[in-house]
Amino acid sequence: MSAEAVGAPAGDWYLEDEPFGFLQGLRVKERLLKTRTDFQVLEIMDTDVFGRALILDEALQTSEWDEFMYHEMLVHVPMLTHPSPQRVLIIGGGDGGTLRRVLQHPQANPVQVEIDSAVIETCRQYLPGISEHAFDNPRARVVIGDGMKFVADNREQFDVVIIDSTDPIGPAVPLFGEPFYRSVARALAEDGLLAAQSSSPIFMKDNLTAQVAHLRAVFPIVRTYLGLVPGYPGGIWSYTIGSKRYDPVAVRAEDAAARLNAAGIQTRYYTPDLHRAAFVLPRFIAEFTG
Ligand code: AG3
Repeated sequence: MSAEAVGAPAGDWYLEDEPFGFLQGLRVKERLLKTRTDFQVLEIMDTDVFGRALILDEALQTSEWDEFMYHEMLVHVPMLTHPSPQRVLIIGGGDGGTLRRVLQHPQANPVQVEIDSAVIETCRQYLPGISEHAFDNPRARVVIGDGMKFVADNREQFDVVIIDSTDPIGPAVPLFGEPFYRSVARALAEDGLLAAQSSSPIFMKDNLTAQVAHLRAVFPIVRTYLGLVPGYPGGIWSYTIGSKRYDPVAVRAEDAAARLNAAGIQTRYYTPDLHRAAFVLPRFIAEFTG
């Protein structure tokens, strides 16, 4: 959408026109790249507030400024819920922010399956601070391919599966459905758990409600938690864990703190107290996530 069309102030604005009828704008310093990959339209822009940002199919995915808020919550909450997550599978997450946080856990040997190699290559070049060389880490294995197919064909058992996808629109829709969650459950060990980004609890309530229902059909423990991500519409984002045995709400702050300390993990958003607090939901959100 052009800035003139909505009468935005002077200057170059990246306007994100959400399908649910909400417009947000970031003032752009420089448009660095716009390309059509085999799967999507990929853009990199340098912005005033967020620094460099990755945009896929006109939806902001992550930025230098707020990536830690999203990635720390998507990763450390499930990783510290499982007592010893060694075999970790990441679906999506081509910017590398998730992989980098998983690798901070010394026992983890992650496999990442990303469908679009162009996202990885572009982010390594334009947003190196997000992955911080995670893709070069010998403990990480990166597979370029379809995450659904990988999970369906997989013969390994994982402790933790992290789904770092785009919105539940277009090609990503199956990643939010019950058949996929069943297939993930089969790929998980008997005490395994899954964590997925689960949309805006403000604007995408129907998506989140459906996702929670699909997870409930498969996992005995399903819990939604919230975090701030100012670059995403509404500024508050949700994540949902489906777990076979461990309850993320039962994690003791002392235990999480001890593990972070032992591993020397420095965080800027996640704290052991916040881990618990993130599951305390405003009433109107608890009403539809149960
Ligand atoms: N994945 C979730 C992005 C959702 C953004 N939605 C939007 N802008 N409408 C982020 C991937 C980061 N690794």
